[in-house]
Amino acid sequence: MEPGPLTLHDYLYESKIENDLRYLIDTIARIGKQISYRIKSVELGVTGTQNVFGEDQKTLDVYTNDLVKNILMKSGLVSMLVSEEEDKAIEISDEYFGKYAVCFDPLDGSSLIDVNFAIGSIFSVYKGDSVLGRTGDEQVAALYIMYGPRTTLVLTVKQGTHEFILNDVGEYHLSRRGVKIEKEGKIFGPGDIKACSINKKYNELMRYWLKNKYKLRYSGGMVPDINHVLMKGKGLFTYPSSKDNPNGKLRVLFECHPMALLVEQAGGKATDGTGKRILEIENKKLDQRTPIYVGSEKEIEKAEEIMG
Ligand code: P6P
Repeated sequence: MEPGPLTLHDYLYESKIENDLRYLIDTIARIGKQISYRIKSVELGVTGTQNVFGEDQKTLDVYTNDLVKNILMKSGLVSMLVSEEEDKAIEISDEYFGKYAVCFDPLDGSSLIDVNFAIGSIFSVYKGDSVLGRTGDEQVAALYIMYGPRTTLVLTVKQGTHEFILNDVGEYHLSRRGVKIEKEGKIFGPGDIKACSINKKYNELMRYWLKNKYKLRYSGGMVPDINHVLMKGKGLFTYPSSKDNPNGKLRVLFECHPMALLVEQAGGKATDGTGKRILEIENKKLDQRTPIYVGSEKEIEKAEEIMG
């Protein structure tokens, strides 16, 4: 009798990571199932509130943030939670105090919900009870759950990057073991194109891509846009600094560090556009931002040459 495909549960066991980290990832995966169901089954709306970045909070933003907090706070697995939707860290009571600090963006790209584009939840995991003063290299795990035509979970526990697909009976089955990003690939996902009008070097980089007939793949959602680079195994995603976002738009703790770990574990490169690895950036404050260039090594090097 042929055994069924490897499940996420089996993979975590096979990876021989600590039990509490295994349980934590399993718990996050379960939360992803609930969010996936909710997205497909609720009317949309804006709560009339704003997050710390002054962005409108949609009904689902608040729901997903509360869901992640309420489950992880009482899991007995986390020491602290840092949410993209909140302006300070969420403390965990002694009764439930656990081993891992988790930074998360509960629903990245939520502005795309009303046009039915793919969006995702992003998680970054550190061992211990702090995140400030640490670099992205100290993460012990990074994962995202992407809510598209299919719900997929892409994970690294620093043993490569792997994709799991959620099936009809609620199991995550391994769909791609050892995702690999090739050294080059003519696909580009250029965030903040309006930066071209004032950032001459970004303008030059854009012209390079167009002149060399690169294929454009950009949705406005970091999760699907980087998922495209990972699953096609080539190309690059960029979000530069600009006058509006002098340090870039994307957040280090909740978006750039976890995505950089997933990309590097797949053999790709992740820098700030000046040669500095994203994973070497130290977490100095919760809402820290950075320009980000991720994908095929040679494409990042070419982008840095032009942006340099
Ligand atoms: P823009 C979504 O709001 C997000 O934080 C990322 O998911 C995405 O990469 C970026 O912003 C898109 O920004 O300027 O294209 O809307």
